[in-house]
Amino acid sequence: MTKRVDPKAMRQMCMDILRKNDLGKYTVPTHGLYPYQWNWDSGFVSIGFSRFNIERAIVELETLFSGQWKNGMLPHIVFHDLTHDTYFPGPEFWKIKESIFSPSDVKTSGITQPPVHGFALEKIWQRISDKPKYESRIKKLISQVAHNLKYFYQERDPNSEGLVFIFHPWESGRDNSPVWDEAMQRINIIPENLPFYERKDLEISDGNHRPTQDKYDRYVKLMQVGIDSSYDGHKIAASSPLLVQDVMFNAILLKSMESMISLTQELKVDNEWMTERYELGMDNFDSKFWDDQDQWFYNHDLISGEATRIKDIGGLVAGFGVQLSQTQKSSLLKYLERLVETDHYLCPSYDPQGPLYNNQRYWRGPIWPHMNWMIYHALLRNQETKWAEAIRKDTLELIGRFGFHEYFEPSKILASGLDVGYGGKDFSWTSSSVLDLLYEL
Ligand code: 9WN
Repeated sequence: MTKRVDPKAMRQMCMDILRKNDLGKYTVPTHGLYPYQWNWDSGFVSIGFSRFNIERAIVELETLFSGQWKNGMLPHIVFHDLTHDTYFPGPEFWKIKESIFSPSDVKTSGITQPPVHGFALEKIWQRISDKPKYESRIKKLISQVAHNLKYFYQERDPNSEGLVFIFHPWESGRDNSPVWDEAMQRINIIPENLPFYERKDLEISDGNHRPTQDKYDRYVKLMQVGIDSSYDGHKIAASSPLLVQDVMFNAILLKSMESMISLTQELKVDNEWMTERYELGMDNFDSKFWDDQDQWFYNHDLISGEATRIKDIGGLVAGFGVQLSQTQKSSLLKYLERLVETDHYLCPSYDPQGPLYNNQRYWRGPIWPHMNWMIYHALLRNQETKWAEAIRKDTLELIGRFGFHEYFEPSKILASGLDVGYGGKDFSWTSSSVLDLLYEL
């Protein structure tokens, strides 16, 4: 049964949730489970705010960038002045003073997340009606975002390919995706060498929806790699047991670069270095990630030197940053067709026919609305309006039926027995992405 929620009422709900999670200058992803400011969440949140409160959208990014490091790194969590006992790892675990570039006045983590802020800033700018009023603040944000993008090319691109690596699954934002399994398995864990830690997520969330313990031990071990390398990208490249060029991360990077090139041209800000790096990344994207045999975009593992042959949602986000060829498009659409034919909502985070699929566990199957937002735009960019509309429709249906959760059941058959979504509830980026999609009506 399809529960329909009138778009006007849904728009109101989106704004109410954003206001409820708004701590004044930044928004928490959801209270309790994620009580601080998260990097890419805030990017999506600012896009949502830009639909009804430009001032607040800009403040969201300004507050996030108050946690930027002196080398341009934008941490995945900015703790500001709070300490909660509902989240691990809190500020004390990151030991960011090991880096000479960490800020002295703000507490942050030491790793990053997908650089969504270039395209978020472009969206905000496009929606400002009184441009002169905000121009100087937007220009300041442009320089901060540019500094962040430059950081990736300087510290995370050892082979100068215009494509960058991450060294922790948390940096990908798709923390528990099967794409990390093989590389994570290679990491040897000696329990007595791990620092003592206590997970908090299991006290709040259903354990069946969260990563398993062996994953957490490896997350902690990789945090230690960052600390031991003083968070220096070159030292990390030389010592980390996990180094991956992730399809989605790089597609987002290219999309943000594209937005920044256009913004800097419009606002007459110097952007000399950008075009060259952008073009290099665009030129190398296909040869690095596209697999002709399997017809999918795969991550590249810099340790094994091979593709990670796992069909996760990252492949569908590729088209958000690049123009797809006809062959690439038809193979990705064939996959979407199969999902529809097998009674799945669009788009599961991992192939439901894959051996590692889990319909409930986060990033190993369930659907995330902000991912759908990017895939929606990927399809529009690649002239697939009908499919973009199908994704938009499914996303709104999921929210109408199951609420503003963190993630959702992909199988329509299993979903028919459920009342609510999975993970945290009243989620900020769910609300923002949905609000933005509602305006696309
Ligand atoms: C670790 C906040 C974040 C998202 C990530 C998502 C989840 C954190 C966690 O929540 O990760 O960063 O503790 O599980 O995977 O994408 O930014 O919403």
